[in-house]
Amino acid sequence: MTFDLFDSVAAEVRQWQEPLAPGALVLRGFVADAAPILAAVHAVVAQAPLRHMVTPGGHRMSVTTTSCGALGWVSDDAGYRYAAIDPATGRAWPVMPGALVALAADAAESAGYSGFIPDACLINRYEVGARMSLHQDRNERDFRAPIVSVSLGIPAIFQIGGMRRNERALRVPLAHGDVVVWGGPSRMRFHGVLPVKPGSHPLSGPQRINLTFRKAG
Ligand code: MD3
Ligand code: FE
Repeated sequence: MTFDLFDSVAAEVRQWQEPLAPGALVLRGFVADAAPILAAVHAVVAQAPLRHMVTPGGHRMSVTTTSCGALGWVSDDAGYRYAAIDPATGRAWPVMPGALVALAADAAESAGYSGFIPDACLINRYEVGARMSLHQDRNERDFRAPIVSVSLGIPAIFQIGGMRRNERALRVPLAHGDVVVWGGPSRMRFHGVLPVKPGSHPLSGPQRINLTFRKAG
């Protein structure tokens, strides 16, 4: 047996693909080195603080959120939308760090979407017990572009439903380093996250960090 074969087997154990639904692919263990990704996240958070969004129905979300890139996600009395200015600071959102742009583009490419250039990266932080109820992502301008989601830190169970809220949802565990690419017919599926169970990860502590990269504008 050659060492090349050994290396390729080692790579397959570390990283593999699981089809989820038409157009949706899980890239298990895709983030080979999470430390620089988390460092980039911390740099963004230092400039644009994590905050609890309020839903159009007036509920405070359990997750805290911030953004980087040309556009970020904001909520107010008028509802949800993308905006170029962070209402918490009155400034433009932080520039999307190169390491994050490259990760999103590499993941999209691996899933068959070449040329994906995100203009928005939402950063969601889940402390133990935080959750996200079933919803669709429909505020982006062009639904032909995929959404790339990166899970870091403690694991969570992700729910993926159909095109209507009442369709039965599938449960998929997502662990540190997993990336999901949602495109094609899966782009408009309902999705959510079950309450995060207690745990700790050596790089993040008792938190789950999710990054979602979008072409919003
Ligand atoms: C399926 N975030 O920020 S990422 C969100 O884990 C959001 O923080 C969740 O849903 C989280 O909007 C889930 C996975 C995801 C993102 C977008 C999708 C799944 C999707 C768009 C269409 C279908
Ligand atoms: Fe979503």
